[in-house]
Amino acid sequence: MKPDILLVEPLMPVIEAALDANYRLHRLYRADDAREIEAALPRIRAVVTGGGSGLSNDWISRLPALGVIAINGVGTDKVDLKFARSRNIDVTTTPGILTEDVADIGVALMLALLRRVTEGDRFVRAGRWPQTGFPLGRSPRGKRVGILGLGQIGKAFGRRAEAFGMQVGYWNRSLVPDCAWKSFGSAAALAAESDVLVACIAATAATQNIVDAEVLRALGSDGILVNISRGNVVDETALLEALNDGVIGGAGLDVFVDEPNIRPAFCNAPNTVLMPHQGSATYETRLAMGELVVANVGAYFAGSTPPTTVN
Ligand code: 8YV
Repeated sequence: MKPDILLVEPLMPVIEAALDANYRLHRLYRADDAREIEAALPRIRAVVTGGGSGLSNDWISRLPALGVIAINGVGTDKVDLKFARSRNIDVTTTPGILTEDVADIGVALMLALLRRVTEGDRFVRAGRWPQTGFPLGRSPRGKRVGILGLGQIGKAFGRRAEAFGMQVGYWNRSLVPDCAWKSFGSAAALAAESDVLVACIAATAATQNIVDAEVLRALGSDGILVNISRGNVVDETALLEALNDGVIGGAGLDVFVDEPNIRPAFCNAPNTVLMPHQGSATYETRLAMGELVVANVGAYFAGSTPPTTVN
C-alpha cells in the first residue's frame, strides 16, 4: 500500500502527479476530503506545505506517524522546528531556488510605484488619457535603497538595484562579510538614509514588526516601502496610518499578516501596489521547488536524511 501524505496547499499538477504516483495524497485544501483525511491521520507520515502555511503544533500533534514536513518554500517561520525535532520529524525547505524570482518581484513593486505603472494602467482603462495629463514618476537612478535583511534575497535585490544606478545600504542582524554596501546600525537608521526600504528579512520573534511607526517616520514622505518577506515584519496598523497620513510615499506589498484575508483598508490606501504573495510564483521556479520537495519526501521514505533538511 502507498504511504499517506498530507498536502496542505496545491502544487503544480506535474508535481502532484509525481507525488500521486508513489503516495496516497490527502488534500487538506479540498473541503470534500475532510472526512477521509480525518480517518487517515494516524497513517500520515509526510506533510507537504507552503512557506506561508507551514504546519501548526496542533496539527503535528494530531499526526503520530509523521516523519517529515516538506516545505515548498524557504520560510520556516510557520513550523516550530524545535518541536518537530523533539518528535524526530525532519523539516525540509527549497533553498536557493527562489532567490532571483523573489528579488524580481521586489523590483517590480518598486518600479510600479516609482513609475506609477498600476496607476497608469487604471488611468488608461478608465478612458482618462484623452482628457487629462498623467503625473510624472520618479527615476530610480541615484536613489538610495535600504535592504532590511541581507540574506540571499536581499543580496539579489541589491545587485538589481545597483544595475538601476541606485546606492545600496543594508541592516542585518550581523555584519555581512565581503560586502561593499554600507551597513547601518538599526532599521530606523537605514530607513532615514533610504528612498526605498525593502524588507527581505526572515520572520522571527526578533523581527516581528521591525518596520514600525518609527521606521516609517524615518523613511519619510517621499519614501517607499517594499515587503517581499513576511507580513508580520511590518506593523500593518502603523503602515496603514503612515500611508493614509502621507508619512511615507507608498508601499509595494507581496506579503501580509493574515493571508489571504488581508485587511480591507489596504485596498483603499493611497499609493499602494498589492500582490497575492507571488514572489516565487513562476513556472520555472515552482517546478524546481516542487522537484526538490519530491526529492526530499522520496529520501525520507527511502530511509535517508532528506537533502535539504533544516532542523
Ligand atoms: C511560497 C514562501 O509562496 O518560500 C517561502 O517561504 O512563502 C513562498 O516561496 C510558498 O512557500 C508557497 O506557498
